[in-house]
Amino acid sequence: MSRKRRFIIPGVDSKLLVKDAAKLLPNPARRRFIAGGASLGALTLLTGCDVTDSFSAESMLTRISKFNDAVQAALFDPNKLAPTYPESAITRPFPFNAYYALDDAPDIDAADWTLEVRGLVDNKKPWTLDELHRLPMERQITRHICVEGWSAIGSWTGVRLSHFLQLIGADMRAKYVWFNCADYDGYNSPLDMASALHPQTQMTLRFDNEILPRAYGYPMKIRVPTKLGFKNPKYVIAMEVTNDYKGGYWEDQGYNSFSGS
Ligand SMILES: Nc1nc2c(c(=O)[nH]1)N[C@H]1C(S)=C(S)[C@@H](COP(=O)(O)O)O[C@H]1N2
Ligand SMILES: [Mo]
Repeated sequence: MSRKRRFIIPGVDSKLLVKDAAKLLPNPARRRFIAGGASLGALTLLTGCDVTDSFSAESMLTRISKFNDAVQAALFDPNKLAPTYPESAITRPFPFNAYYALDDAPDIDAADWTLEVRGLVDNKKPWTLDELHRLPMERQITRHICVEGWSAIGSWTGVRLSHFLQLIGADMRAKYVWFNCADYDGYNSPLDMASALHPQTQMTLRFDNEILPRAYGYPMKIRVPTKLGFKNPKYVIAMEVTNDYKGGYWEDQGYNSFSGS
């Protein structure tokens, strides 16, 4: 597909890097890495290294070779919280990323926007932005990791998704919460229920203590710090609680739907 982005890092063959890293990883981390799709993003997640050139690729491999199993088991544990960071660690400016330029990002007028709620929920009433802003909010400073080989630390404030799912009477035994976005070409992302209920998974309304800017998904995005960047849908217009796997923008192009811890 022409829209599929490639991992282009000067002086680095990403495929080879992933292969080399897999060789260095001790089991059971290697098995998990391969089962999880053996991506550059997973490597970034493991090491905390941004691969931007051959030098950083080299230091990533060095770091992996020093890992012990205990460290890796901790990093891949789905029941663990994602690491949080101090204010001083926030990346400024925070990168914008989508499959188009910022000028083409959805420009949503709050007055016209509602969040549609569908599927296995008791109350399908759509939510206005004001209503969402009146719900209890929490702030997190966590790392966002993109499969394209970069990562950045940001500050996100919003409503726990698990709280919202409770409010709407969602069937928590369902397999997925599926998100639809306002992008001109469409953007969808399925989230497994365990991750939807994770305490750090958030309906984000603010970024860096300001109203969520257009670049980062105004008026609402889903922040999942235990997952890779593409599992964090921006410009969300609908959520559906469902047992059916409905696919997603990147998932349909071969990225592992689990893509996280
Ligand atoms: N609606 C929508 N959400 C999206 C994307 C997108 O193109 N459209 N890109 C994803 C990817 S791949 C990344 S890395 C992050 C980027 O978020 P940021 O612009 O806040 O850095 O958004 C994710 N969510
Ligand atoms: Mo990404």
